[in-house]
Amino acid sequence: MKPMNNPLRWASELINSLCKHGVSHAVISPGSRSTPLTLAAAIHPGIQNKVVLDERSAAFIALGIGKATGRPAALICTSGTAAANYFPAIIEAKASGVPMLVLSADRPPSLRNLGSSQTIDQLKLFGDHAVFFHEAGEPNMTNRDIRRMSYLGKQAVDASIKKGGAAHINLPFRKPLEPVPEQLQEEINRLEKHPVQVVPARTGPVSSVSLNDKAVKLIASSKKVLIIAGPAQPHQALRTQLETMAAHLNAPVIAEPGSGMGALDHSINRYEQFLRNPDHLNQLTPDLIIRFGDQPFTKSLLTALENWSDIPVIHFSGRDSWQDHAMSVSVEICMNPEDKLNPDPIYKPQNSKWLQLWETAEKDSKDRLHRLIEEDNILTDGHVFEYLSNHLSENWQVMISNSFPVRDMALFGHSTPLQFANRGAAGIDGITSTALGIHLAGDRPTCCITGDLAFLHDASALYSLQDIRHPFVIVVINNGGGTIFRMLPVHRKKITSAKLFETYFETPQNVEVRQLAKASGLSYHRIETVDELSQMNLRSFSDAVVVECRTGVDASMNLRQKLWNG
Ligand SMILES: Cc1ncc(C[n+]2csc(CCOP(=O)(O)OP(=O)(O)O)c2C)c(N)n1
Ligand SMILES: [Mg+2]
Repeated sequence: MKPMNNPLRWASELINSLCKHGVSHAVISPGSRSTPLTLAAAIHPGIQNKVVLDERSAAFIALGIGKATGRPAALICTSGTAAANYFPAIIEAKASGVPMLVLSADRPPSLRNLGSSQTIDQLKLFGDHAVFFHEAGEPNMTNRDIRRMSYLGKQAVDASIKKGGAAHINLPFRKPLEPVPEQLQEEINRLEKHPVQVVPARTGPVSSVSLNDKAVKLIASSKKVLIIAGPAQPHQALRTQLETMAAHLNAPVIAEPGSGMGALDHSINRYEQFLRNPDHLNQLTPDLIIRFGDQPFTKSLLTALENWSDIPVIHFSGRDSWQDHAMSVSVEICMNPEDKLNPDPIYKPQNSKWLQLWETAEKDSKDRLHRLIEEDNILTDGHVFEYLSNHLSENWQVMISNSFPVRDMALFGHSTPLQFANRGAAGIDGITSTALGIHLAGDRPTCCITGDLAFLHDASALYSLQDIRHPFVIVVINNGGGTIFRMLPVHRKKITSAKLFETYFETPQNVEVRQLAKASGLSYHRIETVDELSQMNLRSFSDAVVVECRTGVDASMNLRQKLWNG
């Protein structure tokens, strides 16, 4: 007798396997074709579900979960355009090496290419931006087919982690999509009877990594080593490796926001101020650069690495991806998160003069920053960043938007271990949603620092902020549009008129942030002065809140200019 069709059993086998291999979150968007997948996730005791209407926001929430945990969250959606809304987050996932799973429900082949409703070609929908694709086929209840579903869960989790990006599984279902009541109960019983033993995909013995001969020789012949950390995901675990190296070499360390690095003995935080100065750049030329993580993005480091492109670079990377804008990497060392760097064979350079040069530049710039911040009585973007970086203690997770925010964190603040940014494709989309994903997975207070345009771009995230545990503070830097465009030649009056620039580039918006927050049931605070900022008590927030900081755009630009030219 032919086994009875049971799409729930089919979907549940997959979800159970995902859970077994370390998936603990699903982000589900409502739809009909995805019924078996949705129910399978809903009844699974090991999966925490978040229901999100807008698939674009859902995918960025999954991105945030992947960033915070190093394990993929499963996205579940219906057929048609739903999955296409995942695209921006899928691009970011691959570009920054974050695991993610996409389970798109589909019509069966017999309904495709006939003009049937909500039916599009979903095969390899994301092209090379997904790191794995599998067409699961229609449910089939033979033992071998069921085992294949289980194996598929392992494959997808493994690929998303090892290759760093979204694994896409397309799952066609034919009607009836719902289980009969006995099938639902049977599945619930089965899950209860066989609780999942989680076997995280990445396991293995901790290996001790020694540097290769070329790297050891380079270090042995260097007296002026500089360590630079670009963006990285926490699960890439480069932090311990950098700390080992920094302690051993006694070298200055520059860590960008989002690198995951905390304060170290020789941390240099004010590089955006003094490294733009050609005299400093010259005086502080290293004879070896040791880089960790992805391509740095701050202007000072981009310029420095270009200028120093004939100086050898050893690059420790947490993933297999070219991250070398200056094309200057001489030795590439790709490390697994479990690897421990063995510094024993490394010669320890002794050059306190080198360190002093950096520490003097750091101190002078720090004093100058404090002086300029104190002098200014108009609230600037800089005041907000200086305040937040001094008041967000290290147990806060901090998501920082692209455009000026991530650069301002470098200019006015510093790197902390739980800072995140979407630096892969550097979009201003999905910022609040990414922060929400980080919040859901990290289970601790979270602050999302975002620009006014980035905030509006992801406004649909706001209605997913109900029932939040721990404070979730969205700080909106409302400086009247995309002020980073003021850095472009197009801002110069000789090229465009002020009107053209404002209408087509800066695009200030008239949306009332307060009303937007209120419409989603969120608390709202407005900060307009330096005094109001200094009175803000982050500890007083207990759930989701929007803090709008109305800053002076001209004063903010002036302050930046003074610091860059200092
Ligand atoms: C998805 C996406 N669309 C457009 C851009 C181009 N872009 C870069 S910065 C920016 C303006 C951002 O404005 P805001 O968030 O207010 O930050 P500010 O420039 O004021 O710091 C835009 C539109 C982008 N990076 N990503
Ligand atoms: Mg802005």
